[in-house]
This record gives sequence, structure tokens and C-alpha cells, in this order.
Amino acid sequence: MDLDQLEVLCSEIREYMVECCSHNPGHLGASLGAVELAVAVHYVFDTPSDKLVWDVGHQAYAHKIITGRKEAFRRNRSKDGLSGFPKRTESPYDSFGAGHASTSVSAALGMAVAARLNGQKKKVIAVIGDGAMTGGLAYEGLNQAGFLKDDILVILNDNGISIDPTSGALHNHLLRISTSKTYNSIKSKIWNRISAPTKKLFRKITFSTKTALMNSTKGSLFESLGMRYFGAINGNDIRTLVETLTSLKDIGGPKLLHVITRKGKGYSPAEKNQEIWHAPGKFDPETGARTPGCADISSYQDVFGETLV
Ligand SMILES: Cc1ncc(C[n+]2csc(CCOP(=O)(O)OP(=O)(O)O)c2C)c(N)n1
Repeated sequence: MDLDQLEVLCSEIREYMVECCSHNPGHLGASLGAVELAVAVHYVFDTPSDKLVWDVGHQAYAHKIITGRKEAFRRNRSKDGLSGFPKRTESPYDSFGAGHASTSVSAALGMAVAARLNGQKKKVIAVIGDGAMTGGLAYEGLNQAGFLKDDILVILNDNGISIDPTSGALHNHLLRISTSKTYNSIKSKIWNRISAPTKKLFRKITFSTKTALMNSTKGSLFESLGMRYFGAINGNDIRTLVETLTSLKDIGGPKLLHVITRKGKGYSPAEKNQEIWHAPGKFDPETGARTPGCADISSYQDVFGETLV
């Protein structure tokens, strides 16, 4: 497929996902936001030989749909149907079973080290949300990745939301580095001076400019830990993603690509009320009206929390 066709594919996946989840509920918001990510990674990398690890795995519906499980997705999270999360016994494309947050960097690094020890040329990619990036285990992975220097790409899928809006020092840091005006203006000045055919070659230089700038000014957390930092780019733009991932593919060592996405992307009720649409229950796909049901009855944790308070 060419890039125009990939754009069409992304909107078809979204439509299908909304239709399926309207009567068979699931984690819709996060998966809507990660459609382009799933399509771009599979387009650029040679999966399942290259390894793609989804953190938590609740955002991987598009990944499931384009890896041979489109029809089966109708029975997502049902008895004898698909798991709502990546599952190794379900598909060779699910390189790691998850559910718990913050595991992907460690898992991906393990796969990269195994590939090195076995003399295999494999790319390993971890996709982790800004919420999952606040979990301690993610830092065990980063700690070891920046030290071992194996070839690993961490894609930080930053939508500013976990289940509720993400808060804390890391959130503030990500906001600072993704909105750096100095960097953005320098980057566009350099970019505008480069002719089209040489843009590809020079992309690495603009990346390096950012790296240098980050070190000299704000100091990216990830650079300090030994990961090369790239971004932030629009993670809902398939062209930018494919272009960037294609460039990064040839850069060795531990790297982090910061992408900004919108949770619920492409389905307006889910974009407007991102907390509810993390896992909305059943709904009418035309109107977005949610079907009263289990989702509206107090959950065990609500009762527990209220009683404790
Ligand atoms: C260890 C652990 N704690 C809590 C959860 C519950 N949980 C599921 S998804 C999620 C939010 C993850 O947010 P983020 O990583 O930003 O991904 P997004 O949904 O925004 O794509 C949480 C906390 C979990 N799966 N694992």
C-alpha cells in the first residue's frame, strides 16, 4: 500500500473498531489513538521477525485487526474469543503477553539482548503510554537499556491521559520537552533550507540538533539515561510516522521516539470525554449514547473506596 492507502486503511480500522466495540465492549479510547502507530510500525518493520511489544496491551486493537484477527475481533474479550490484550499463544505477532502496565521496556530489552546473543539481526520496538511510563518497572528497563546499549526503540505514546489525565513531574517534563519553542523554531529554519531530495539525509542532522539542544538547555530525562531522544512528532499522522520510523530504523543503540496522540482519535464522543471512553461499555455507534448497564453500576473498587473514606 502507498501512504494514501494507509490513511484510508486507518479510517477503516477505526470504523470497524467502533462498530465492534459498540456491542462487544472494550478499551476503545486508547486503541483509537494508537491506530496510526500500529499501522506504521507494521508497515516499516518486518514483524513478526522484528518484535513489537505493547505496554499493557489495551491499546493494541488495530494491531490485532491487521495481523490476521479481523473477524475474530468481533469476539474480543469473549469466552473462547480473542484476549483483550496481546497473548503469545494467540498470534506470532504478539511477542509479549501483558495486562500489567510498565513491563514493555524490560521485555523488549530482553528480546534485543537475546537477539544479540543469538547473532540475529532483529529490531525490537516497545510502545508505552505516558501513564505506564510513570510505573517503576519502566525505569528498571530504561536503566538497563541506557547501560547495555543494545538496539531498541521505545515509542512513548503520549496522549496526556492514563485513565484520568496524567499528572506528576514526568507529565510536566514531557510537556516541556514537546513544546520547546526554541527547538521548534531552529528545526523549522534548518528544515526550510534543505531541498527535498536531501531532506531524508538531513533528517538525522535535525534530530541531532534537537539532541544537542536538549542537553544544553532543558536536559531530557531520557538522554541523561543514555537513550537518544527523538520527537516530539504527531503520532496520529501516518506520513510523519512512516517517515520518522524509516529513518530511525537505521540508527543503532537505545532510542526513544516521543509521539503525541489523541486518545479516542477519530470518534468524537471518545475524543470529547476521554475518561469515560477509556472503556465505555456498550453504546450506539451513530449517536455515541452509552447503553445503561454494568458500566453504570458501582464497581467493587468504588464501593471499597467509598467505604474506606
Ligand atoms: C500495574 C498496573 N496498574 C494499573 C493498571 C490499570 N491500567 C490499565 S490501562 C491504564 C492506563 C495506562 O495509561 P497509558 O499508559 O498512558 O496508556 P493510554 O491508555 O493513555 O494509551 C492503567 C493504569 C494496569 N494495567 N497495570
